[in-house]
Amino acid sequence: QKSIKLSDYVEYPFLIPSIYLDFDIGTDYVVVQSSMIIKPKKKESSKLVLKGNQIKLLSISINGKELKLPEYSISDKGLIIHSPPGSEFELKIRSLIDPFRNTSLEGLYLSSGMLTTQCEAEGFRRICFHPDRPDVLSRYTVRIEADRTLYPILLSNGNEKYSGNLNSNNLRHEFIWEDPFPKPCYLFALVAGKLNSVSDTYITNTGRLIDIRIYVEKGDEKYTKHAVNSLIKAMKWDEENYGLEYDLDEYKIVAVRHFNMGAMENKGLNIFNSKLVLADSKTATDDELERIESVIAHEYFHNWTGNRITCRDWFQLSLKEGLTVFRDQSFTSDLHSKGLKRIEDVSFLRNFQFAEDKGPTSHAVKPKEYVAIDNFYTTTIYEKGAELIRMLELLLGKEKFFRGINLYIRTFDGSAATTEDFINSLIKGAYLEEKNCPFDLDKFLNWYYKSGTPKVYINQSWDSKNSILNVSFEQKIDSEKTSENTEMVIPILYSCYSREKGASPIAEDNLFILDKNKKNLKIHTLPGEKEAPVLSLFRRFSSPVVWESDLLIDDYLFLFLNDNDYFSRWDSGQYLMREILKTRLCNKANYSLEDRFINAIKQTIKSLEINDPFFLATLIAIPGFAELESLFTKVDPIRIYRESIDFQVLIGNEILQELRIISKNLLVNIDHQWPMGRGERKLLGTIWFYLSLAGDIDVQKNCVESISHSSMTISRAALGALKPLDNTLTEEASNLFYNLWKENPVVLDSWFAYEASRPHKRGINVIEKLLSHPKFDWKAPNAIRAVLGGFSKNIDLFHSLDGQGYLFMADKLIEVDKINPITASRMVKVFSKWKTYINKNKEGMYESLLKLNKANISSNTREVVELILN
Ligand code: BAL
Ligand code: ZN
Repeated sequence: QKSIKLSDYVEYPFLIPSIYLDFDIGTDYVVVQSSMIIKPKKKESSKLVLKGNQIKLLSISINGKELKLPEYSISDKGLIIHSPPGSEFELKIRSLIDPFRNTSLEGLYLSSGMLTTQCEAEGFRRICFHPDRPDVLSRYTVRIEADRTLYPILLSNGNEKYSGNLNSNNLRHEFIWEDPFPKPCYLFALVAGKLNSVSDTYITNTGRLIDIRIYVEKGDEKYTKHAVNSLIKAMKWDEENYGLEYDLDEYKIVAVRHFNMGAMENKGLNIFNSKLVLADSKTATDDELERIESVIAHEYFHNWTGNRITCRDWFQLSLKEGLTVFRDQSFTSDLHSKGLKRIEDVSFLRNFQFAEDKGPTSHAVKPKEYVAIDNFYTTTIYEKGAELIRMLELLLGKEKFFRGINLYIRTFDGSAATTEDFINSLIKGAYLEEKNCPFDLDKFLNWYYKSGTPKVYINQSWDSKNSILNVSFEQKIDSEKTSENTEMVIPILYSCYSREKGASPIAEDNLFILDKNKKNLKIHTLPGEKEAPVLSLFRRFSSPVVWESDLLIDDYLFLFLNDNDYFSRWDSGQYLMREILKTRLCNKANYSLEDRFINAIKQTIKSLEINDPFFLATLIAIPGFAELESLFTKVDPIRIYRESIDFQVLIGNEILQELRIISKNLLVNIDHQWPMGRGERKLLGTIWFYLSLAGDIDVQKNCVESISHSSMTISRAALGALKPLDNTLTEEASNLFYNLWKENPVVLDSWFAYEASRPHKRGINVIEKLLSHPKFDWKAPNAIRAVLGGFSKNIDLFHSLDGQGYLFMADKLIEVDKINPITASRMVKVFSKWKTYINKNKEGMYESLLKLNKANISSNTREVVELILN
């Protein structure tokens, strides 16, 4: 397939300072008229190339004069005007689109009776003929007319300029919207439908009144409070931390059921997947409430990092996404707990981004080529991209970092920038001159250009005579496809603890910059220190790397009990659990280590108990499944799953008494409203899981009763605790949950995911039944992700050795691809790791991939399938 290369970038030869768009919404189609003012950038003439996909051209004129073939040519990719005027002109195009049969969820489409848009990355070309590239910025005015009864609400970006009826019998009406800020077309949005709104206001730090409106389907208004509160918190936070104020008079959010992404930052008119708007503590878990708060903030933060300053081309995607994820992570950690948020983000990164980097779809934060840009909305662009910004913040220090960000925003406001523009202004703003930068910028830029997760090897030697710990570091980049020697700038935050004095560190949060393949560090400890201190490395997870050190099991146990950095303490426990599971899976179970670890857990429970319940729950949870898979060169998923369950049964049995006592103490706090009581609910859920696994029948029955608890966190924790059992109680709990929520599609998706992912003796028929369930909606990506995504986590069924699970998945993805290639191409990555599995699984996955490859699939899905197969 033809790929697009960064090195082929050329500027668009025209400016389009303003666009007037007119939408006439009918019952079967929509007539779109665009009027663009176009200015050639250079004197020499160049043909005008406009993209278009599934648009019927009705007429085209330049400065009022109709164009005729062959003055232009048209194909299924768009239209070309061969000899446009050499100076400013007006291009008017009348065309027709059919949003009613558009199932791709790109461009303009129908969702539950309302018309809505999704233009990022390349959906605008399904709406009108346009260059459809992010470096063409225009001011938009949009007129929409439609039937008043079917579409009482007509929205677009910016501020409302006019609304009124169109004819004498009042059947049709119109709205005009004006967005004063130049924007790329991927930020264009239009919504038309029967929607109710909830409003609020925000007064900015300069005293401007912003009208906030959340649009939802009738009946859903009661679920919008959390979204409104989150938005107001985000607006305030961005003013206080980045000095960035909202710029329009209105901020609108629309909740849509059928949506490929989580949400979209269209200027002044965010469109959200309804699961990320409609929520309260009765319908959403605490984790979901936090996620909603952060996504609302993320889309809001894009207003500056993404909208006011956008990307020159899609190779720069991480310029806006990495930076905005970094900003939303900082927002959540400021609002809640820095330490816990860091653990959550690292765990996500290790389970998803590291896994991506080890596999066939591994790519750089700034890729050099792609076939379908939709396939690059990945954890590498987003979460690894955010880690790079975080490293810069650490290397520069907060004050300089903000100076740099400030300069970047002042310099590039209203334009389209590159990653290098960002880095250069960050450094210039921080140090005034690039040459003053204390680290090698070119080596830092390797983080953007190279794929793969770097690995750091650490060895220590103790000089007892001088009380100096000598530490040698070596970096290697494993999965980078070239053999060239790549050095990165790896910031390593470290502390060290005296073994004799326990919890108090000798050196705390010092920064060591590993910027060569090999580099040594000398740590001077207290004079007279007899034993080598315990080294705590990569505190706060200071770089997105994996590392291997000569720390001893005793050191990890020490850090698990004493480290004062949330991440490092948690990570020591995770290391020990990974070791335990690794040895079990190699049939060399290390019982003495297991005993010592269980004892450390008991000590931790005593020291933390319910003073820091969330942290305690996090410390005693085992590493994620993908992380466990990554420990092996020949992965046996079924064995890993069973061994991890057995290990958790052991933990449950060994700390039964302790857990029972704590769970009683927790009950008084679980009814508090989010975010209060969150830690207690989290810990209670973890305890239920362990006790239920350990066979505590009272807890199991209590879980069934808790399905109808007024907190969704508790209800879902109860479902989770019963999940591995596959007995009548699991069945009863699941039925109760279904009956409570069968009329709420957002909550019901969590039931679909539960049913698809839990062990079933009844086999694959269960998944088939879910897909033909009357409440299952094939057109809703959330529902597809719930069932097929849930199924991919159903280890016994999906990975069954006869390969039937894989074939079933392939068949279903071929069906999904026909209606929604973006969703199919993302989901097909469930086969990414096929080469790492034991032979039986590997062969089964390979067969399914071949089946997909032979099928008539979209270019989006084909790109991923081919990458995986090669
Ligand atoms: N730009 C796509 C949705 C998001 O990342 O905010
Ligand atoms: Zn984003």
